Amino acid sequence: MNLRLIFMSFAFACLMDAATSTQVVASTIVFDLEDQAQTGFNDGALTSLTLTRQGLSMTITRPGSPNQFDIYDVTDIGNPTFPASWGVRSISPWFSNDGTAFVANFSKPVQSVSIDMGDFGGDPDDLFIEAYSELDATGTLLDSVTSQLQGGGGDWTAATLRVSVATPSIRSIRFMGGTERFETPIGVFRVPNSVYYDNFAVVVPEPASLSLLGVGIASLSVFAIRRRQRRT
Ligand SMILES: [Ca+2]
Ligand SMILES: [Ca+2]
Ligand SMILES: [Ca+2]
Repeated sequence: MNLRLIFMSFAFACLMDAATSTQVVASTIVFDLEDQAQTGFNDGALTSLTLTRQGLSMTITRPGSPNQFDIYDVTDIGNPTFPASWGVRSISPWFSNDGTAFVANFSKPVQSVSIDMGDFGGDPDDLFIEAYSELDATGTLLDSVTSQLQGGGGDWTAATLRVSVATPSIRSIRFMGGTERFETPIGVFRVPNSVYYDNFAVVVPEPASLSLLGVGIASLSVFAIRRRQRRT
């Protein structure tokens, strides 16, 4: 096969690949918090946390009052049912269990977000994530999901919640897990923000197919120029 044929085949393959695949491919960025310093179980050391990975920044806050939270090693509690996938760093809301939800802003529109939410037994926990079109949990509510963790035991319970949209347009999420009313023999507790949060998995678009299309067009252009040069 001569060089021209190889060249044409390459350009054609790139163009066909671009034409037959979707316009974008998705890439999943996971913030597992393992690179963060531990602050404590309920020190209230943080009011804002910005995590950056693969060109995406996620800033977590807890708007309202109280607005503090921590990075904690949940294995310190020493419960053997704690899963390895959580590592040794998670977000702890335990500075205050009041109902100030977390908000996470993204530096660019994303397609989906999932969060692992977990807690030891005892109280049941109602979990939710809401996805919004603008920063700070404003704009249009694009998607929302709820789940629940069973109460009544000492073992670790956890769920992965995911919000997603067809085209990448999520700029922020709001999330929380806990219970408004938890009765025990020693009294009634209100702990609406009382789970740990970890493994934030964010799906972002990557213009891979568009770049393939570009390579295909560029290859054909070079081929056309060379042919023109040969004629003159
Ligand atoms: Ca972790
Ligand atoms: Ca619980
Ligand atoms: Ca709880």
